[in-house]
Amino acid sequence: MISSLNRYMTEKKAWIDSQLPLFLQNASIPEKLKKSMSYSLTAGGKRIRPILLFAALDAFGEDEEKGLATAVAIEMVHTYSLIHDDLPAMDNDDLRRGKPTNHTIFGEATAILAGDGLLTLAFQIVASDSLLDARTKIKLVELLASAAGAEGMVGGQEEDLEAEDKILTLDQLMAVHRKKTGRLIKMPVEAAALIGQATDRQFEALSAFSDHLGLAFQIGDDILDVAGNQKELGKPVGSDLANHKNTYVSLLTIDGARRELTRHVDRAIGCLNESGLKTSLLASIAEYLSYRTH
Ligand code: GRG
Repeated sequence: MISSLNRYMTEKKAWIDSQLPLFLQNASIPEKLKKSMSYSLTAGGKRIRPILLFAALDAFGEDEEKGLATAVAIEMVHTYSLIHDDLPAMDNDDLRRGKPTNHTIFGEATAILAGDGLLTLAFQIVASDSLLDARTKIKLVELLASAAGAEGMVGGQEEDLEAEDKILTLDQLMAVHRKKTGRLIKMPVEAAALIGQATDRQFEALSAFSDHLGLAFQIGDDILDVAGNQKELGKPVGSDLANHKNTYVSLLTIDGARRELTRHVDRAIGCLNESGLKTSLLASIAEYLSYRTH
C-alpha cells in the first residue's frame, strides 16, 4: 500500500505543480509582483491540501479535473499565509521550504502585495471555474472565505499572537489550531464533498474526519519542531521553544503529544468508516500526513 500511496501522492503533486504556474501566467500582473507571487507559489510545498481534495473527490468517484481550480485556489491562499507569516511583523523568518523567504528576496512591501495578490486571485479562480455550476461555486467561495478569513485562519493567527507569553489550556490551544491550521486542511475535503454532491450524512462524516486530521496535522507539526530534522524540514527546528510558543509538546510533553496525535488519527479514520464512501485512499493519506517526517 505504501508504494501505491507514494505513487499517488507523487503523481498528484506533479500535476498540481505543473498547473499552478499556468493559472498565474494567464493573469495580467505587474512583472515584479508576478515574480514574487510565482517565487513562493512554485517553491515546492508538499501540496497536501490539493492532494486531499483530489483524494476526497475519488471517494465520490468524481473526476479530479472538477476540483483543479479549487485546489489551485486553496494552494494560493496557503502560500499567501506562509508569505505573510514569515514577514518581520509576524515570525520574521529567513527560510521557508529550504529557500530564502519572499520578503528577503523581493522586499517587505512587495511580499505583502504578493500575499494579497494570491489571496484575491484565488477567489477569482474559483468564481471563473467553467467546470462547476454557479450554485456550487458560490458555496465554495463562502467556504474558502470562512476557512481563510477572520473566523478561520486569520482569526486563529490573531489568537495565536495574543497567546504569546501566556500559557494556554489544552482546550484553548485546540481552539486556536482548529482555526489557524485546521480550517484550511478541512476546506479541501469539504470542497470535494460539495463538488461530489455529498448527502448531509456524508458531508458531516467528512467534515468530522478533516477536523481531526487538521488537529493531527498541527500536533505532527509541533512534534517535528522538537524531533524533526532541519534539512528534511527546510526550516530551523526548535523555534517554537525559542519563541515560547504554546504547543502540544509544551503542554503535554512529546510522549503526550504523540498519544494525542494517535487519538485524533484513530478518530479521523473512524469518521471515514461512518461515511459509507470509498475512503481507503483518504485514510492512507491521513495516516501518512499525521506521521510525516517533514
Ligand atoms: C499570516 C494570515 C496569516 C496566517 C498565518 C497558516 C499560518 C497562519 C501560518 C503558517 C505557519 C505555520 C507553521 C502554521 C502551522 C500550519 C502549517 C504546518 C503550515 C505549513 O503547511 P505545510 O506543511 O507547508 O503544508 P508546505 O511547505 O508543505 O506547503
